[in-house]
Amino acid sequence: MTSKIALITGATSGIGEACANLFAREGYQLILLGRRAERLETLSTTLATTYGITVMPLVADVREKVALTAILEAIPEAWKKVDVLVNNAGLSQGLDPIDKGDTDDWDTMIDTNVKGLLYITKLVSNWMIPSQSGHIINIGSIAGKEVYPNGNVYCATKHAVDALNQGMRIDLLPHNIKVTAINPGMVETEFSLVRFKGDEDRAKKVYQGLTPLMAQDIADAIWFVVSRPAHVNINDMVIMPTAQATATITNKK
Ligand code: NDP
Ligand code: 8X3
Repeated sequence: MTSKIALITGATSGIGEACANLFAREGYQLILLGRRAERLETLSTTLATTYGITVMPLVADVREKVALTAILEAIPEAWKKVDVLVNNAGLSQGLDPIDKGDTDDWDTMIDTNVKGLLYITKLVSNWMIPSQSGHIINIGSIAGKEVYPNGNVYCATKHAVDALNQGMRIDLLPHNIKVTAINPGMVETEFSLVRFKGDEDRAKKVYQGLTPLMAQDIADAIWFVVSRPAHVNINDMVIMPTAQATATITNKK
């Protein structure tokens, strides 16, 4: 396998899917991970056909440590020479004050956004260490830079990603592995639909009256970061729609 390899988690929609398209266009071989098998298969076939690359779809849940580890460990050795890991799989569930929050939602967010990211990072960083190279991109959020009403646990998970991003950079420094956090504001994806558990009207309202970021905007930023020269690392990037100043202050018309 001669060309570079990227592993993208949460590739079945939104930012992860946009990254998969962009990396495919740039000629990367791709390992794409997500739970929705049909979407993953369709995307993988389309990218392989369109760009003449090889794609390995991995149907996996990042929360399931044992199964996830087994699936990743089982891939052929040649595929473990991962150059870029995009830790993107993540979600918000609910938007309630702390006294009314659903503890199952809290478990889901913590298990996915924090623990899942950690499981993948441990495995893949060990694959990168022998080559003394690699780049880990952690998708944080504006929610990891500030806290907003009812954001409590989601914000906590993204603050954890912010801390882990810094910690990884320190720990992986001796191995020449770059670590970058990309922290978006409002991006129109399936994020709000998932947060509001399928309530389409409520999800749509989030983006009404302003032009939000699109998944492609974030993929473009990730590509900028990944395509810097070997001696340059972008530590941390916060990207907002022009019409959004903070998580809660927007210029809606
Ligand atoms: P989407 O809901 O469109 O995509 C989320 C992706 O994560 C899906 O591919 C989903 O795949 C995957 N995923 C969720 N849970 C799991 C799991 N347990 N195991 C494996 N994959 C999982 O939302 P976005 O593209 O917007 O979200 C991507 C990242 O960006 C998230 O980390 C989110 O927190 C972050 N973010 C989003 C912002 C926004 O406004 N949209 C702003 C800031 C950050 P599947 O369901 O098939 O498993
Ligand atoms: C997603 C952005 O502001 O809804 O991370 O938390 S926000």
